[in-house]
Order: sequence, then structure tokens, then C-alpha cells
Amino acid sequence: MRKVSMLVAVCLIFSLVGSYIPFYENAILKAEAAAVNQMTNGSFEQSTTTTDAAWSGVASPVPVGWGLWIPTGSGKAPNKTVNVMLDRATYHEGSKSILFDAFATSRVSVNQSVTTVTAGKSYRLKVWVKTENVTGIGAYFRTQYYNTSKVGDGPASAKLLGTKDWTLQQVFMTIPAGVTKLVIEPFLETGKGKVWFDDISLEEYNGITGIVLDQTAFSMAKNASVSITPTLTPANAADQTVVWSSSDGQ
Ligand SMILES: [Ca+2]
Repeated sequence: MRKVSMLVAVCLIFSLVGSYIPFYENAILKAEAAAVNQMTNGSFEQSTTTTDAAWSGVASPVPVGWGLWIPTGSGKAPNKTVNVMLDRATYHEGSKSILFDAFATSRVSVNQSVTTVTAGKSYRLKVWVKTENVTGIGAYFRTQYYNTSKVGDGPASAKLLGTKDWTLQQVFMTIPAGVTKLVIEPFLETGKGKVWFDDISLEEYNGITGIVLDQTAFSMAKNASVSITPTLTPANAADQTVVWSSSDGQ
């Protein structure tokens, strides 16, 4: 009997469309659209000249609500390789963004801890990014879960290289049990060039944030059957519809 290999693809319906939406789900979507942004100064519009230790050596003003991280040996004075500043000429919204200008290879991030997240709830993190001549590993953002100490890594965005106009990068997450703090870190990882971040929002999200299959590769005989079980996160999501498709109908 001929053996066939099958690729299994799973598509999730992240949004419902048009007239198929019952009135109560429409109400949920509207409520979601009005969700509260959990970030402080995700717009980088608020600045202060009262800097904390993290910003020492950086010309003020600096953004309210944000810390700065430059590891020793990668851009810290006196061997400075990067300038971090509010940029009033380039922004996605309002009149400012945060700019990392790495004139030599740097590792650098700004960071914010959000303590209003709730374990078991799901969130969508949206970040606008612009790059100019970025080399190295790239510009992205990462997230980390904490309670009194680090619990683990949350989702991270794709890494951008080269020159790209404002691009929306977003991730979805369900806060693990025991986590009381989410750290959000726009990042330039071991590279050169300019990267801007702006218009960052973290909002509650009602949809699926993850899917894992109990098996992802197998061989089967033609006309045989096999069961694949998806596990969705969060487990109590209201809409658990999974759409299956095949790249080979034979
Ligand atoms: Ca802005």
C-alpha cells in the first residue's frame, strides 16, 4: 500500500465577519475595541527631566514610565555606541517616538513593567516599529513574566532588519498562573542602525492566544485515518472553532 505523507495545517478564526455576527458578539467586539490600554505612556508623548539612575548619561528629557537597559560593554559610557532619545521629528502618532541610534554595534532596550495584568486573562500587545539601516540580529520586542522573580519568557515579535517604514508588530498572550508582572521590552539586539518605537498598547483580548497539537508530523496509509487533538489557550475560550485544511487532497 502506498504511503503518503500529509502536512497538517490549522487555521484559527481570529475574527468574525459581517452579518454572521449575532448582536451579543457584536457587543463583545465593541467592548473589546474600547478596551483600556494598560501601558503607561506607550505613546512616548509624556517626557520628564527627572531621570532615574537607569537614564544616567542620557540627555534629558526622557519618557515617563520607561526604564533604559544598556548592558555593560555594549554601549555604556565611556565606550558609548548608542544614543537613546525622544524623537520629535519621526513618530507614528502624536509628536514623539523613542529612538535608538546605534552608531556602533549595540544591545539596548527600554522597558516597562505592567502590574495590572491578571493571571489567566489574555492580552494583545501592539507595537509600531520603524527601522533604518539596521544590521545584526535586529529590532524587535520581547516580553517576560514575573512574580517576585522571573517566571519565564512571554511572546516576542519577529526581528526586523534593514530599512522599513512604520510596521505594526503584535503578539497575543495568556498570563500564566502566579504571574503578577509583565515586562515589555522594545529592543535592538546586537546590531547597528536606527530603530524607532511608538504607539504601544496592551489590551485585554477575548480570543485564542495559542494552539498546540498532540502530534505535528506522521506517516499514514492512504485512506487510513488518524486523530489529531488540538489544545487551545486559554482552555475556556468562548469560541473554540478550529478550521482544518489539507495541502494534499489525495
Ligand atoms: Ca508618539
